[in-house]
Amino acid sequence: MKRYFFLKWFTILILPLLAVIISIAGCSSVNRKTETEITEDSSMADSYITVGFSQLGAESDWRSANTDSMLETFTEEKGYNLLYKNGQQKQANQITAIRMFIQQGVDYIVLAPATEDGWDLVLEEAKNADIPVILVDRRVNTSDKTLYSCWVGSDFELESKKITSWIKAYTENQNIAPYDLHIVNIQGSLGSTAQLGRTRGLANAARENGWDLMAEVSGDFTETKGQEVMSALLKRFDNINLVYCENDNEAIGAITAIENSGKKVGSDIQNGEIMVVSFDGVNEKALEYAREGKISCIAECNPLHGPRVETLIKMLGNGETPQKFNYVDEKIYSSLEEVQSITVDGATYEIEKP
Ligand code: GYE
Repeated sequence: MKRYFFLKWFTILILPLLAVIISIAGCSSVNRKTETEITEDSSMADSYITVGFSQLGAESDWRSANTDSMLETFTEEKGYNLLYKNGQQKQANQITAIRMFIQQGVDYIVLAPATEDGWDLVLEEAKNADIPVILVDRRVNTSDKTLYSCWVGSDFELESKKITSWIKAYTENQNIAPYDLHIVNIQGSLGSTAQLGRTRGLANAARENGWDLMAEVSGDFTETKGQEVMSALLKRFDNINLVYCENDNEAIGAITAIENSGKKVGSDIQNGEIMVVSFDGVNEKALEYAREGKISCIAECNPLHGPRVETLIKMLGNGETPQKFNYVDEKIYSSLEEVQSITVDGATYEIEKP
């Protein structure tokens, strides 16, 4: 009877009580786990490095590859919080983006500027907010160089010197007199570092070698504009035998215009072909054109700056001072056999197959 009494109370009172105790214990252990996860997450959020990246636009394959390189580098998995803004080719949009980054208190600002001029004011604002600015690809023209920490990109004039040295070597090999070289330059976006360096390089080479540089017109680094500008140039001049395109997208457009006009592109200038040379070596179609000989020579411009910018950010984060100007090594491509190498400013470059 006594045993029965105990069992009865055990089932009625103790068992449910035990169940409640166990479930409370269980709950609290779940709660604790959630708390730990939340704490871990928020401490991670604190350790994220926030990078505001103002890209100038999406005008070319080079630009897309450059943007991808940044997006692939500054990932959450690697501890970054990347704020990416496309400036749609407008400096005003880029300035707005930088002001937004400052307001949000980012750790670093990375700027790929559309043009060189007009950045002083907004860069001063970043400096006053103590946010380091890293320039990528093109440069800015400021009165005060302390307004940005450092820059990484290409030597655009050197790229141009490589192409013009190749043209000189090739035309000499073919016994083409310098004054018989009738050139048009389809320039990049006016006022950008890439345009300024590549235009200067050609103008200097034309002057030094006695080439006939007939016109310089901007094709804005796009295929559409390249085609449009080339069609107009073909109507204006009937003796063009060399088209210097300041990027591959323009070259593709120019080739369409030349072929639509019934002329042939290629390196056989003496037999009426129009030679096309260009810059980048990123666009697959352009590389294919270079293999087929429709583009005679391409000076490489390397867009994979993401990891390079990351190195600079790490250095700044460690309190180090990186070099102010960081240049990238680049190649030169041609499928023609006549020129094997060129020497520019004392350095020799083998001509590589595209
Ligand atoms: O060559 C062109 C792009 O600034 C290096 O801009 C860059 C240039 C590149 O649109 O394709």
